[in-house]
Amino acid sequence: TWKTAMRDITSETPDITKSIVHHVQTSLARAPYNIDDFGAYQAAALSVRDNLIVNWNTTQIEYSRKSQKRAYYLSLEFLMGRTLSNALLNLGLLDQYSSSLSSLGFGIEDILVQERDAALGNGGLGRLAACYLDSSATQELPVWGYGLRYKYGIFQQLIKADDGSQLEAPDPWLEHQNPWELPRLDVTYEVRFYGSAQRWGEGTGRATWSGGQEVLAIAYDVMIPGYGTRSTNNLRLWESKPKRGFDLQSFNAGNYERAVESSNSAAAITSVLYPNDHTSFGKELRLKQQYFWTAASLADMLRRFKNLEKPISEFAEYNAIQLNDTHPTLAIVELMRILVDEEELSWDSAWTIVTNTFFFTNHTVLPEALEKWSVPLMEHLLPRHMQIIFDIVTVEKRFPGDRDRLARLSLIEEGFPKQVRMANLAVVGSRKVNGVAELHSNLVQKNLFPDFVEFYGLSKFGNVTNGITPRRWLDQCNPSLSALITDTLKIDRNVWLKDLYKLKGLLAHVDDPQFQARWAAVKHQNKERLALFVERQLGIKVDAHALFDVQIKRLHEYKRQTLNILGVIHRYLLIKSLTPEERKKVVKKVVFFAGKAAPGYYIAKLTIRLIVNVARVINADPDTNQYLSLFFLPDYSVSVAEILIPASDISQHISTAGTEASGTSNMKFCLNGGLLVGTVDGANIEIAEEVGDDNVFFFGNLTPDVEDLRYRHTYHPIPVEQKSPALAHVLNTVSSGIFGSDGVYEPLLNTIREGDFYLLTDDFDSYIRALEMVDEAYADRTEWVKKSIRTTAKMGKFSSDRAIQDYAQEYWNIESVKF
Ligand code: 26V
Repeated sequence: TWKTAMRDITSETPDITKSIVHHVQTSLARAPYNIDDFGAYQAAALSVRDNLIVNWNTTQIEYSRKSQKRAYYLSLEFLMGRTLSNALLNLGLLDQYSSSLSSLGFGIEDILVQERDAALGNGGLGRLAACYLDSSATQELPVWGYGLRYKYGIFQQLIKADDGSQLEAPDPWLEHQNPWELPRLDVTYEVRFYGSAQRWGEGTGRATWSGGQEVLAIAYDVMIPGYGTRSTNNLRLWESKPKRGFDLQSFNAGNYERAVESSNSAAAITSVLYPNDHTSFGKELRLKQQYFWTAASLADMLRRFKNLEKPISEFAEYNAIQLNDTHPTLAIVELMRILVDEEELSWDSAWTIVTNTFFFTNHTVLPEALEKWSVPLMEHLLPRHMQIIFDIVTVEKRFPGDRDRLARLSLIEEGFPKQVRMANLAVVGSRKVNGVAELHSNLVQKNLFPDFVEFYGLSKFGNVTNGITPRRWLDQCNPSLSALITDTLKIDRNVWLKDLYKLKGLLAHVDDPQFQARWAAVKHQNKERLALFVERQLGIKVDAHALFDVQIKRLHEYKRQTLNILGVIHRYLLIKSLTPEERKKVVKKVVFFAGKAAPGYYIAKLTIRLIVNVARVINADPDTNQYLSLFFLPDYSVSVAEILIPASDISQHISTAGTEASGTSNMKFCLNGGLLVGTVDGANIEIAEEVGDDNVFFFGNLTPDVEDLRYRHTYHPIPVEQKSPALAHVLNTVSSGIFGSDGVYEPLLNTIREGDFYLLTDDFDSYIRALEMVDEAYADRTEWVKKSIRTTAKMGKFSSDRAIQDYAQEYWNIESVKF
């Protein structure tokens, strides 16, 4: 078809077709007759990119011309997923590219899946950053993202065929050229490490930092188109490179290894994304990443600010910087260094600017995730920054309060070695601190930073409940539902996709049997799509008429995938104990899991192994497998989520109360008409407030009771047999070896039998009851469909457009730039 199409190009050929063909012949330098789907993807992407570049340029020129205040989102993670379909949607060109590609003999669906995910993130925190970029551009807000251009994104997950355990493989996502980035080889900064700091200017706090190693930061710009606007923002990612190619002296002396050593160490900085979330390791390379990125980003902002020709004292009037967790906290210290040492401002004026510029979002209250850096490491790598931190501590010592309180407020934790508490530094250096859902923000104030609340007052602390972009998480991943919504609301798609509260118009149709039938048909179609995906991946047929139950997220003890799998075993044993006649009354169910475990997280990896091996037994059991089946989908990603989420009847968000800061997939499932099974935690609470308690299946102990329950586990332990006979039976069944002998799972089971920090023994029975309620509700299919419609209809609050408006108005004080 290509051959003919190419020969047939005339003045009548649509411009888009011409542009695709042009890129095949020029950018790809390929002959049309051997172009495959991947080549067609590349050519289409390059052609779409031409449009983005024009809009991007216009937008950036407008930003400079208007000289308004800008905001910067500093995040070590941006979990972007695929770009082509999103760019086509946002540019309003999907139909045109579909038909051009089809005239060239390609199906758009086949082309879109050629793209590799950009997976520069671990989970919720990184995906949130991606949603926020989409919403900022859509609302024409002058917001840039700053991050790192990792050569390798989050690892690829493989499941070992013999024992079902997780294996990690690298993710060389840049192997083929990436059409979505513009290398800016002219935008570079030098970033220093090590060396020494000499104070000068008695009493001014100034110093000179010199020597050490200098590394080059090179900018790569990723264009972020807004939906239904020409506004196209920028995500600037830094790559590290040696300042000089290699050490010529060693090279000439014949020591080639030595000659490239330092250049290798420079390139190593942006080589790989750290794959562990929620556990801080204190590794030097990670600290290097953090400084490299914050230093390059601040230098870039300062250069842009200087073009405005405003006095430096007005920096905070033109720039707001959002810190995505504590990872970029060094930016606070780096800005102090620049203002005091280079701009020669007084310490106090510098501090005023800094504390008006930065805003800090906390994303977890788990103590193991709170970053601390050893003082000796900091002194070695960043001697000047360590001095500045000690100077901030000196000022802090003037705070009122007793010694204990001052110790709790301190940026330095005593011990061997001493450690810098990055969260405390982020709080004192920021204008406002926020959590990511109501409950979480309260815990941030009451449990994490109570002394700071007392010192600064409540006004420094706030909440911005997370949100998700309805463009990717409804329109793109669920086009049938989007079409049905547009048809039902009788308003333009681009209206409700930009004002998600409009979805409540669906409520007027809840009782319309025809609408209910169409709604149910869309869900079924999405379940068939998932079934096909699973069959291709795992070679097992899936019954799309069964209830689809999904839990997809990073593997972590606090998220309690273990509770879910033990619940599945409970259900299996129950069905197995029924007579064939009794079994016919059972609600048919398919359970899906997906998610990665940090490579060094032993218990999380053991949980995956248990799930995979339970699946092998259950799916092979002819007594039960028409009533219950189980799948662990390997290599979870944004793109896999886009298939799973629209297909769920229920999804599980079952963290121990008070541990999941917000959760964002809960919002995605509900937006797609899936119902929640969950604990009273994170954003589940606000979702229930919106959709109504009767549309959510809540269970489990509440946050205020967790502390006391844990205390009792330690000092007054009760055997599992007494607390939950049902759970004890399940644990014993696993121990008995039917899912693998040799006691492989004992360490996992023992986390529950002993200590049970995440309260599985306390919540198991009420969890099982919640799942029984799901079965009962699902049996009345009309009522179920109504619940599903009502849920989607009430999701307006959870658009990331609303969340970004909160940040823009309450925190950054920025306005949109229209042109
Ligand atoms: C922490 C660390 C600690 C040091 C090692 C590397 C690393 C990488 C990431 C993190 C971030 C952990 C915090 C986090 O991801 N929180 C999640 O944020 C989501 C967005 O706000 C929220 O929905 C989830 O509930 C929360 O767990």
